[in-house]
Amino acid sequence: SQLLAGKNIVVMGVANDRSIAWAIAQSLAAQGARLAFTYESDRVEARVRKLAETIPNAVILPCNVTVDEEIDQLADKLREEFGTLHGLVHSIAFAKTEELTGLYADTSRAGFALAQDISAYSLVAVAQRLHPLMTEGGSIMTMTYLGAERAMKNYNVMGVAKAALEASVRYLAADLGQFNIRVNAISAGPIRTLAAKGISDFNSILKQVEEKAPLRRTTDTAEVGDTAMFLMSHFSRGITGEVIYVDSGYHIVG
Ligand code: 0WD
Repeated sequence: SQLLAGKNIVVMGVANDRSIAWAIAQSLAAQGARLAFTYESDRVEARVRKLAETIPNAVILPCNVTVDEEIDQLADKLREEFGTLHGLVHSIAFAKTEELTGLYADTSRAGFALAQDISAYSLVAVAQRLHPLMTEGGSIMTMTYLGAERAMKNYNVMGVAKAALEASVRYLAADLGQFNIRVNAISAGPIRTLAAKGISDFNSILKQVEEKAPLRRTTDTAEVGDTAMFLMSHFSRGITGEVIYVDSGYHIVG
């Protein structure tokens, strides 16, 4: 039987077929979830549409998370389409390329604010408007990285945004637990995606993982997808406010 039959889940952050959000969507669809996909702008709409249309019954909606009105409209549309929402997958982050190299000490005020807005505050903005649709309880998850806890070369302003995101997961979990809504994060090992293109020297990061991680290999998006599926399912019902590592065990040794 399918673990997510009858569950309505919105997936935010598909940019292309390498996106972590896309692998998550595959794992959720394989277990019978009904999915809604959001796309940031016209720039990515066609690409997201082409992918999403391969999944039966998928709903495709615009939502730039920096615009409150677009999140309000998303909530309205999801209410129309689904009635009840059971899951929210947040797989969104952004920082200016120039802030992802050199010294963290050189971070600009505007660059700091933008990274925080898109990569951390957006989870709050979306959870705030979508949790009222989770009338049967729910599961909210986001994507984070080890750079939240450690000063990692070049990750810089994004590391600080991920630290805020992880703290936000704990505060949201504390708030929403009373509604039987769980909030968690997956901390993934480095994966070559569009977002990873912005990180300088990504190859040497991957090589380090292959050499040092207990499993001696890098992380596959499908591994993240299956953990996300677990977090969306009844099987994870006792887990909230948590960061789960899907990183070949790198964080215990690296
Ligand atoms: O190694 C990696 N790739 C890791 C990624 C390791 C650990 C965590 N992560 C995180 C990222 O920080 C992010 O939170 O996983 C999440 C997904 O990232 P991804 O799958 O690696 O990257 P990508 O395919 O680029 O998806 C991120 C997407 C954006 O893509 P682009 O590249 O077009 O910026 O986030 C979306 C957009 O689709 N996004 C937005 N969506 C709505 N409104 C916005 C926005 N304003 N800005 C970016």
